[in-house]
Amino acid sequence: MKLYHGWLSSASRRVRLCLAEKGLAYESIPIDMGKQEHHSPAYLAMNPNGVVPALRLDNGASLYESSTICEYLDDLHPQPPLRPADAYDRAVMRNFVRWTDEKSLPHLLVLNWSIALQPGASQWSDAQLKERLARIPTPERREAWTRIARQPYTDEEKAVALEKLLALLGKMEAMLADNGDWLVGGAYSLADIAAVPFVARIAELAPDAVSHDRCPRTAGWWARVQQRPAFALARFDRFDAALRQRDAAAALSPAPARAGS
Ligand SMILES: N[C@@H](CCC(=O)N[C@@H](CS)C(=O)NCC(=O)O)C(=O)O
Repeated sequence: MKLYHGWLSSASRRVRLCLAEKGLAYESIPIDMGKQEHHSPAYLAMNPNGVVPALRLDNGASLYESSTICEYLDDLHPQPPLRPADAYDRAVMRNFVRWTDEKSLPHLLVLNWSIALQPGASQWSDAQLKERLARIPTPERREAWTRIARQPYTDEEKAVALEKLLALLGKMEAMLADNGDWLVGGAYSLADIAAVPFVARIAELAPDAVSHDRCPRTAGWWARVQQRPAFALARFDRFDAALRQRDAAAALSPAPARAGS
């Protein structure tokens, strides 16, 4: 299998975690979003939404949507199981994953893109912007790129995005109160995997928010997650350190500065 992904992308991190929990080998193909590698015709043939990740299977078929990819991997390699056996718990798991997709990811993108992609995109000429927008398949993503290229998110918008991102912690506290160590059905599942990338980023952006004082159950959950061998294997590099490394590499390279993935 080949995983086309971004090291800092939450949806990609989710799939890397799932692959690591399953102990599955795969070829890692990092996508440079600043260079719009995810908008090339070859990539769009794998993921028509023009976002990462995408999984290319050994038979040449491909899959997109991180939650779908994770369920596919769990179907294909059932051990260790990452979905509850109980049908109701499974449905609750899916609703939680969907909740993070709809209510967490859009807000995290505002915060991440402002530091990772805006510096590069704001340098594009009007002609470059037009040409780049033309390659983006969906109106929402065209809007997001237009914002960072020409109308950067304001501090107020970023504060609102962080506040909305933090709503995840309240939801998790309530679920952990009902279920114990893990979010759904008493065992580690794709629900936990869906939350990890967001909590990891919250722990960098607002460490107090995930402290034992503020949300004891989620803080305990976060400590347990980080002890799992798969967490290290999935490489959750700190955002700020990864960007510094990227920028240092770009400064040494004669090529134009790269906006990261
Ligand atoms: N629902 C999708 C979301 C994928 C997504 O939005 N990926 C972001 C990074 S986390 C991306 O590729 N953004 C690039 C762009 O919008 O151009 C999934 O779970 O796979």
